[in-house]
Amino acid sequence: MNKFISIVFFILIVSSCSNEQTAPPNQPKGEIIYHVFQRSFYDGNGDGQGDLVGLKSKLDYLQDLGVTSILLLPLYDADCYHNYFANDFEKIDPEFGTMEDYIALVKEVHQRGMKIYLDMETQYVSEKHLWWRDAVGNPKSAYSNYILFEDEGHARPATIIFDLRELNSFDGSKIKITTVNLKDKSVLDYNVKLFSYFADPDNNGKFDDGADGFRLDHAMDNLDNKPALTNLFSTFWSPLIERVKKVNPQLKFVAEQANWGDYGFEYFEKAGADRMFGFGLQQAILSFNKQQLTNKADTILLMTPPGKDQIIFIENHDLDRSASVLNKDPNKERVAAALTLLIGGIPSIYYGQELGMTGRGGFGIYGATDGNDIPRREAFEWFKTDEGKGMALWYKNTGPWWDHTYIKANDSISLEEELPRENSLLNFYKTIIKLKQSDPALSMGKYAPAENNNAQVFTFFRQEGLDKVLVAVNLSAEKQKAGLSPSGGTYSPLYGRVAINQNSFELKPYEIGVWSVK
Ligand SMILES: [Ca+2]
Ligand SMILES: [Ca+2]
Ligand SMILES: [Ca+2]
Ligand SMILES: [Ca+2]
Repeated sequence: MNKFISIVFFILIVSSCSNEQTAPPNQPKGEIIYHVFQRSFYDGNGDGQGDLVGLKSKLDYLQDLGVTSILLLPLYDADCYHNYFANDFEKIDPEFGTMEDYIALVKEVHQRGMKIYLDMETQYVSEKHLWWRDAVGNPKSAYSNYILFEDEGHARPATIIFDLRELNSFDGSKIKITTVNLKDKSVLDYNVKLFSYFADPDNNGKFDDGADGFRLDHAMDNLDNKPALTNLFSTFWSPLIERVKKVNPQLKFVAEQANWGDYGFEYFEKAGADRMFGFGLQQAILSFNKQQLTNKADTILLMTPPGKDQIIFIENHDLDRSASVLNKDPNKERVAAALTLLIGGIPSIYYGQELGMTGRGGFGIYGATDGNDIPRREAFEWFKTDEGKGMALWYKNTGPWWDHTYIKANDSISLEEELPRENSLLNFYKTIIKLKQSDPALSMGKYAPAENNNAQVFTFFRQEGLDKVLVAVNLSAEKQKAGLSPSGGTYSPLYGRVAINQNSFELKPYEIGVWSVK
């Protein structure tokens, strides 16, 4: 090849690569979050604990899947395996790594054009936290106002949610916890500094090293109904978000509504949250009930104010695995995945959901211990044998959650088994994500109801500018015929081969169709 041709060839390769990897700014790819319980994801140093180095080494997998953002569980130093209830908010839990590991991960995520969000819960501290160590039994402590007390001598720090004073850890230890006084001005100032630190660790006004946003765990206006902690939307959350956004106005705050039955619209209005979790749609998608889906989608997606967003999900660290809820029915798993990814808002995939990992947990199944939730937080299944390098089996041989582990070898649920299998759930996720990201309406468009005359067929539109797409799913195990109303337009399939003639179409059991509408 002569020099001139090779230069032209080089330019062509470079420009076609950049076209493929970075969508033009007016056509964003559409955000897709990967919610990862990092302790259970990938162990980078062989101690059985998933960690930041391990997560960083698996970014190729996440990009290949098509996700654009990562949401972590809390990273700060804590004794609980889930890392809620901090010993030290400013330090990375040594089991996850160091601040250097955090910054290296964040920079690598950003170099790939991805985003990363941190989970924060600063309403509580453990007995190992400085504020507890200094202030309990010492009314003269500089931190006396930082935590709540029940007595004048400050011998009894306040209870937390459910009037608990301590948590029973899965490993048999007890961890004492108290509630932070979010009404204290110094506590608000501290939180502003803490969040700002993680948004820009070296404080140089450049955010390549910082988180792109935060999840606010268990956010409430009246925290746990404590009389001392009322009106926190206006006195704590809203000023916190406003002040931290002065550091980086692009930061996104998602609040977890404490009441999962709540749509959370008040959090948008009064707490300054950018995003809320669409819990109502989570239940509706798994219900396979058209009426419920229609009601929740019309409420959650249509009533979210402009500039705000909903996170759409079917799994998180507090919920049973969707594959278990759906009795491992592969057709239902696909319908639930398609709805999560295509209905609107910002989809979030909980690690292992894309493999169809199973698990049921919850309060009391193994007694009064946080081990109850381990079945929802098991090691990501990298291998056919469910053993091998990187498997984060930190809870191996620690109790009944291990004796009854949902992880099984050779059961076709693992990355190694699913990657090469063309019709695997993993490859279905990839297909739908690709479809979503190749179409502006599916990526960015608004949800709009689409009526049809069949009680088992759920249909909706997504529209962005002139680009309009119709999605239909058969929620039943029988063949269904449906007629769209009102009529109009021509439909060409983007996914599936079903034709729509004179506004009517037929779907096989649990079949999914996606059409471009002209
Ligand atoms: Ca490790
Ligand atoms: Ca720890
Ligand atoms: Ca910086
Ligand atoms: Ca398996």
